[in-house]
Amino acid sequence: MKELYKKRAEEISPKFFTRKVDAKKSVYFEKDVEAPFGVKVTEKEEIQEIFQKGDSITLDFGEHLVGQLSFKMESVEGHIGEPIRLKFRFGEIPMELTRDFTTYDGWISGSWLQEEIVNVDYPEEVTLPRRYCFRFMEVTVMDTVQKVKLSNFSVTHITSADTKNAVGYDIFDDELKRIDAVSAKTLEDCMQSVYEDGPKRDRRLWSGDFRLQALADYYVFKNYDLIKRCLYLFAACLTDGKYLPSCLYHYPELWSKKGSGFMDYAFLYTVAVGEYFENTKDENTAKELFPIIKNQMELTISNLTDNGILTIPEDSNGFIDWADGLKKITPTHGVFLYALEKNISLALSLGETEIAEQWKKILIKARNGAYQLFFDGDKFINPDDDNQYSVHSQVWMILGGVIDGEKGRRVLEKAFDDDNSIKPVSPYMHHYVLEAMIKLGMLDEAKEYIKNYWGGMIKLNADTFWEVYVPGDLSVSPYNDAVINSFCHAWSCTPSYFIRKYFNK
Ligand code: RAM
Repeated sequence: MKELYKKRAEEISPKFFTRKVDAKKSVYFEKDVEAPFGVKVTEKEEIQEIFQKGDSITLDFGEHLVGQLSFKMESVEGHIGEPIRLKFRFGEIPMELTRDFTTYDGWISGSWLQEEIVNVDYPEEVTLPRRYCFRFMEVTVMDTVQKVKLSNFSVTHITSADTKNAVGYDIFDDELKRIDAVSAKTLEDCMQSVYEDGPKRDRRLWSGDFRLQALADYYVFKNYDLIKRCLYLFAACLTDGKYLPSCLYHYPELWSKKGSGFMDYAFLYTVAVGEYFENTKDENTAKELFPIIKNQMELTISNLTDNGILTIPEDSNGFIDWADGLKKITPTHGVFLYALEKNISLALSLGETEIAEQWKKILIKARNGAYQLFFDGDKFINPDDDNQYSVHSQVWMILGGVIDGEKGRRVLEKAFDDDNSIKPVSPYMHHYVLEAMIKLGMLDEAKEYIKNYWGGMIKLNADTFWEVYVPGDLSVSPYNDAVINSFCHAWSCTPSYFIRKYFNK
């Protein structure tokens, strides 16, 4: 089966769309506590073209881009007899370029920070071989004994999103329209030969991110083939008896970590299969992938406690969010319930009635178990999660169907109001807060939530939505240093889904 899945993924070769974008202006940065990330951007009067050793300029390309950089080097004073050494640094946002990358203090590789030393041997048009992701670019002339001319900086922007044929929507609220545009751009820039989590970092396919990208893409570019390809890539990486890997590398060859990935991500992969079927009616693919869904559900069902609560195997956990110290059994159980319910519908659509009937019974038991064991009348807390009170647990109990209606609404509002509850950190978790609100019929509140949270990033000049955003504290980073954060991140692109599905009137 794995070979078949791999073959199916390989049969689809993504189509790419490129466009050339020239640098728009030259800028400089200044410290300013009032400005986003403490950096004020000012335009210079003209773009410097003649350089000598030590000169440096920063160019603003006017929009977030992914692609290869080209420029022209020419002599100014006659023959150039030696290589010209240039240093390039790229930033999605200005803050990155105000940092000396050697001071990076995070726990993932600093090599994600985009910097390059390039030696240009002859005066000619140069295209750098690597792909960069940026709006701002700094070039410094590190060594030359004579003046050189550097000009015509441009980027060949690349994406597998067919922007010219994107779905058109009339969005009448200007704020939502802007948020939708930034979401669509975030999605576009992450769409490469797979749905990358971030074109700056990690440039790979994560199932939790992918489910959200696909959800948005049904409303934006409708790249069904890319979705199908990614579904098959994960299927090809299943190890029997394990949860699907949470992320994979498709190049230079398909590879994923052995062992289980995050359980919630595996559950959300199964949800993505059902959503693909709902949107495309491609029954063949859904049928071919159904064994994976069955496998992941059965793996969980066979390890439920007597009360019907999920157990976390030694080699796995839930991801849920980047919130510090978050306990994950309750929310992960909620993700399981959410997926099981959706998988029952898919099973019924595919004629898998026997398994659907079995799953229905499990779902009732696993919901009742959660209600009886975790609900204290006000909130869901679980001794096995050290009775930790988190928005996350409440949201996933709502999405898992353990509680609904007025009661669900009270639980959600109380969790946000309580100073002691753990709050969402990533746009990923905020997405699920919104799903919960919509499930509870809180449409007006959901609209405001999008305006406040995603709109908050736009007020801070976001061209694309970020991996992490905690209003009021821009220093938050899962990696201990915000300079490595991704500022165009897959899981942040879902306002387009909500806006186009629920708020386009
Ligand atoms: C980050 C990635 C990705 C996410 C994982 C759990 O490292 O950027 O988006 O899915 O965390």
